[in-house]
Amino acid sequence: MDNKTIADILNAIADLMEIEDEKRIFEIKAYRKAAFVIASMGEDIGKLLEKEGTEGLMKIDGVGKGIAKKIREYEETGKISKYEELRKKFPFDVVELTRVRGVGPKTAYKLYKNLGVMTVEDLRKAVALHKIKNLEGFGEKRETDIATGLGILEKIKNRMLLGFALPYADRISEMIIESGLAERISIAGSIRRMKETIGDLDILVASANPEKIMDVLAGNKEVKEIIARGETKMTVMLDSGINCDLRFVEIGCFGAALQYFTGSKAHNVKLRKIAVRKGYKLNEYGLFNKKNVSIAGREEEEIYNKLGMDYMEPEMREDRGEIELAIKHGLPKLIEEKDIVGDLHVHTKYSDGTESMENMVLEAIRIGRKYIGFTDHSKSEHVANGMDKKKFEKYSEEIERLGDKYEGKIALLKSSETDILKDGSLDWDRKSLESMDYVLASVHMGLNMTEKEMTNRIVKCIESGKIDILGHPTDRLINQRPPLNIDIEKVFDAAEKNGVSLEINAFPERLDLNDENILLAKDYRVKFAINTDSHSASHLKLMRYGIGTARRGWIESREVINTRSLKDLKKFLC
Ligand code: DGT
Ligand code: CA
Ligand code: CA
Ligand code: ZN
Repeated sequence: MDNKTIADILNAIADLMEIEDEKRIFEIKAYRKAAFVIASMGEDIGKLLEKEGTEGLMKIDGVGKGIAKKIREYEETGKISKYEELRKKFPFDVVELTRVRGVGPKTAYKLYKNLGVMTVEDLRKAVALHKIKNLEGFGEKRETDIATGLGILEKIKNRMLLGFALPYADRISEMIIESGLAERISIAGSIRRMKETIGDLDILVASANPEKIMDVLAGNKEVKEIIARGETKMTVMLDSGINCDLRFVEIGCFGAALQYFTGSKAHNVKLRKIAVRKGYKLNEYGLFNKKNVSIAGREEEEIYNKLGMDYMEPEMREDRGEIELAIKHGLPKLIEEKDIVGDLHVHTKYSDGTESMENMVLEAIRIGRKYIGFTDHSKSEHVANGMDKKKFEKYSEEIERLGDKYEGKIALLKSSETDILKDGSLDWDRKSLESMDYVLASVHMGLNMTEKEMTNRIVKCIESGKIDILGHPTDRLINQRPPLNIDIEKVFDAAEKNGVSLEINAFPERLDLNDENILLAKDYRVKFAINTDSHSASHLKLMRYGIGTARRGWIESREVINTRSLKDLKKFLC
């Protein structure tokens, strides 16, 4: 039982209840909230149940007695009877079908009732035969939208989010380290490069005792299936179908193997060509001269140096010009997580966060932040429980009160994630805006616009002089929603001219701006803010994914506003 499986079932229950009787809104919401919290909490729900029983589960925000019981039922029987009953009534695959963009629970139900669509495969056939456009309330456009959604799903089906995969890689590495059998170990592949989505995990180990390490892994609960086991390589499947490749290498060629298995492929291909030009040979065992004698292999850095270039950080290894810069000794000094001083995008119970303001403050202090900015939603963001003026006053008071209480430990800044309305204006009056330490503005609704309209909307808002940070600039959700239809370079240009910083949102589903956009934005010399967009205390630690993404975009500490001291940040914001 893992968190994701439970969250998926709870969401599916909510979906099916919505079809059955949408008036039971509170119950439906409760299921969705519990699913959201369980999916994003750090702790393993199975372990929590084992340790503390249903009472332990009920300590989770949003999990009441009813849902706790259902989770226990799942642990004991592998099923949740409420879900089974709903499935009998609505037998189509609601979880998979609603993953198709443009298909919600009710649409799925209509497709089932009218066309007998049970699975995504059935939907694909129905689209191919143009059966959808003739359904009442659908039409040509809906049909092509669903076709597009199916295409996106196909492309992303097998790649999981970095934020989901990385904790697995960490746990497997820790398990091997704890065994005391490894001389050296490193994560490699796309995870080490912090790519936003991951095909499989790659871990390298140097050990005198590979067999024993393989036994340790084979006996671990986290491992669901052994796919292959040889002398120097083992492939296993973990929860939710993640595969992990474990490779054993000699300590003397650890650096060469690490370089090879970190990739990317394109980076390695170019590197090998350069080696050949120098009369060398480069492979996972080392760098060899003409006489086939190894001249480097223990450390990655030796290999790069012998090839006449500086060491490149893994996040840069995508053949996007990094090798050329390394030869000229012109590499940027990439930002590191320890450079981050504060976090400027944090939600609380005042809008759609799951935690009290004080708990967020305490966790921020615990992980060493020197300031955080609260950014609960403005009123138009109904789905996220946006604040009206009265609530905003209370919110302001509490920020002040807690600011005093924790003075000297952390500074609290007041902001609001302010909706950028359709006409480019902001969702707060002038007075409220002026009362904030800074304004974070984002697009959340009214996404159905032409490229020109959407670009104008955002540029107009940037040019108003009222905002400091543009939140999650493209509003994409990885594997779920495409980026906004905008001319992004016009946005960068306006941001630079008006001193507006662009957010690099660290939330694993977002990572927005992404690496490619960051590289593009750098040309415009804009400033960035790397924020977690936390909705619970555990989210404050998601910063590492924002840092990874920033590093993939070659960002240095000085380009990021929340690496500054509070004093310097305040100077910059006024
Ligand atoms: P992924 O798993 O799709 O997210 O991406 P990677 O980069 O982790 O790819 P993966 O797991 O297939 O292989 C790990 C690394 O090993 C890859 O980044 C480069 C290296 N590698 C694997 N196969 C080849 C190959 O055929 N040629 C070269 N040059 N390198 C390879
Ligand atoms: Ca991989
Ligand atoms: Ca692999
Ligand atoms: Zn937002």
